[in-house]
Amino acid sequence: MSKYLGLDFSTQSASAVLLDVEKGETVWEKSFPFAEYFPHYNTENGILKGANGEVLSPPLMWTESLEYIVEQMKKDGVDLAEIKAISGSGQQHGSVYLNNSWLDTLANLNTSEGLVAQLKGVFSREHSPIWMDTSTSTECEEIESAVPSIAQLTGSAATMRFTGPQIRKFYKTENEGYANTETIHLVSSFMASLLIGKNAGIDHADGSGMNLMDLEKHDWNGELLNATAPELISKLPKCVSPSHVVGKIAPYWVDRFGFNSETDVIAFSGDNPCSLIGLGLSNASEAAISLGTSDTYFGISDKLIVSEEGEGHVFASPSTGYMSLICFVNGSLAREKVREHYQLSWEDYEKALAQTKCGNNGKIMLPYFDEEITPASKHAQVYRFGLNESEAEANCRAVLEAQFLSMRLHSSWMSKPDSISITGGASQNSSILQIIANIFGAKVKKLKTTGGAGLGAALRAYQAHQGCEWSDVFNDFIEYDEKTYTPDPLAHSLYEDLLKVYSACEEYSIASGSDPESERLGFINRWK
Ligand code: XUL
Repeated sequence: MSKYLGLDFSTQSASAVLLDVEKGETVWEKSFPFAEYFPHYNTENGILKGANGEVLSPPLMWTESLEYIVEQMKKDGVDLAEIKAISGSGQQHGSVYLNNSWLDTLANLNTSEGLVAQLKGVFSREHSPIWMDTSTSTECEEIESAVPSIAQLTGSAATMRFTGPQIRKFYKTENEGYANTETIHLVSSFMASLLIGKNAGIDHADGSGMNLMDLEKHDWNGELLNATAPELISKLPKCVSPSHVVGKIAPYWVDRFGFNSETDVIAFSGDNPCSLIGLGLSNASEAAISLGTSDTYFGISDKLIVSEEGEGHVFASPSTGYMSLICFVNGSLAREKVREHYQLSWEDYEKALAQTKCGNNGKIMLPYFDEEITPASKHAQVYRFGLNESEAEANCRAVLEAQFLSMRLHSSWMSKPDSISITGGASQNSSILQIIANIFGAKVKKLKTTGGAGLGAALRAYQAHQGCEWSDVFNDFIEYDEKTYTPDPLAHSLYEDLLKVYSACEEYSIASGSDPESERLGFINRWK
């Protein structure tokens, strides 16, 4: 029996996916929201809000959730001895601070007592800053001015939620706490350490979200470490490949729960790198789009290419080369706002789209219903060009064309994909899929499986343990709808033309570019 376990410690819940690769099936899958299952940590959906933009989570809660998952699997009759390898996913950027009792305690866990009771004294910082934290703008400026090439070096400009600026703030504001810290882990490497009973390395993919790693060399960068906090190198685990076996499962888990002592633990990684795998991406000609509250564009590239505008983030990819991640805040949020405004069902929305044509006769919307990060727009404001708010059908088309023209525009520093996989709620809507195919000039496939970081982690364990091709791994566990959407060549050329007008509208609205009206009228004339 070959079973592989993927664990996922996300912001709101802990979950697990167990795969039986002989059967090609998921045999156990459960999710445990932190607020519901671990209410004694008093979090609001897994988080604690501090002052001045601080957002934190208790690492002891994550610890407890790991043991709880294992107990539930056992209770449900899962034979844990059949698990060949385990990997995991953690929300990115969050950091865990451990004192000088950590390694000893971890190496000598007593099987007759639970993890929480034994580990509650090992933290040098009770709460971990997480990715939602926006309290480090000063530290970002300090690091960026010490190392101006940070974006080219690490794949991201100094970013408030990234680990380096968070560590710097801890060092500056809680000097003693920093001095008492012997080890700093990411959420991912911390959880893996709990399983192996010693420090697990930080994998290159999650390590890329720290503003500390040289992305090309896949190792800590001395200049950035110095600009962040003193003696940081001695506190960080080493960087390891995402497929690295960080260790065998520790005796605590074997004796207490019946795991096999030969079970390999593969480096844990960040949730986005794991999702990339859960979306079936391993090839530079492919991309994926997740249509959620926010929309996310995932790309792969063989070469290290970083956006000159500082857009999106580049991480080492857990499959091949590098991955890009670009987040658009106004995803379903904007689509739903338009649908609700005109009081339409999704069926009516499709009918409205059918009454309009590709390019919307040059009627353009910039749909920043909420503050946008790509492109950076600090004000929640909807801009309309040649488009009146009273035109229901044209507004329905305008919001969708805007979203995917924007995605095409702001991902153009990446290689252009031949094929795009789509997941998330709005992928049910076939008109949206056709618009994406026409705008990108790429074949669009809809994922049947919901993907997810937990599945990605389990697939990473499978691939690393068996050393097989990613395509073999994906064949068994990633399914697509039979229907695919191919671009219409004429519609694609129209959108290539509209892209320039769209870009001019953006420049005009948020970057004081010149009035795009004559370009817009030119487009209308060309495509009458
Ligand atoms: C990515 C990011 C979030 C977290 C939590 O940069 O901050 O996606 O990984 O999901």
